[in-house]
Amino acid sequence: MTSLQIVGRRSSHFTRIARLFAEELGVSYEIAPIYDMTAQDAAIYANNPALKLPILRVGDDVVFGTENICRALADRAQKSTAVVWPEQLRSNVSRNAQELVWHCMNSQVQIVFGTVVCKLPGDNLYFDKARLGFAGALAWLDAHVSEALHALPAARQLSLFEASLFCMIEHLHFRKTLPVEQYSNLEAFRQSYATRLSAQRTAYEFDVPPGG
Ligand SMILES: N[C@@H](CCC(=O)N[C@@H](CS)C(=O)NCC(=O)O)C(=O)O
Repeated sequence: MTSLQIVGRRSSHFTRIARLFAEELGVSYEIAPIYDMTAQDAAIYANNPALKLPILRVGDDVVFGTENICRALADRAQKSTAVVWPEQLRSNVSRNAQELVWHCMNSQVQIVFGTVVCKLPGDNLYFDKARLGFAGALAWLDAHVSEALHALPAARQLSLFEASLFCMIEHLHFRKTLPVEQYSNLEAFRQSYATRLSAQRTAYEFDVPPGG
């Protein structure tokens, strides 16, 4: 069988969703770390022209985007797992919740890449507005997480919503851009999801380059 590579970073929340799916689905993979997110050569990003990570490499084939990668992993899984995908979310609250999780993840990238990696001034309106929208989305998720979880099919083993929510909240503990402790419902969800083996096997860490 062709080996699978997740090209990404162990410190990245998008990469962690893909890793978590691979673990849950029992799909073997290896991580090919991208050490430098400032690299501007698409070859570093497994030829993703958007210069974004993660990318799934399967032989000569590549898959761009976390959700696509999760679907490709599910296609290759040997065992059957009941997965809930975003198009199966039926209520507005579940759909809004998924949208806001993606929003939070993108805001985190914007703030970390802008202020930490590129050292841009964090007090610029560009980041002020990002933090405000991020905090607003977190407060909304905290108020609606219980309803959104109850709206998921009870027989599921895995859902992109829960995996992305978990990776997003945990990343706020790892890369502290905004306070997260006050969102008690999100914290309770995080603690419960953290008991999964897949969560424990994919803990955030910084990849260290060979000899680095
Ligand atoms: N839509 C992409 C977003 C991925 C993304 O934003 N990844 C971050 C790392 S967590 C990244 O590539 N950051 C580098 C940059 O924004 O230049 C996906 O679903 O995979």
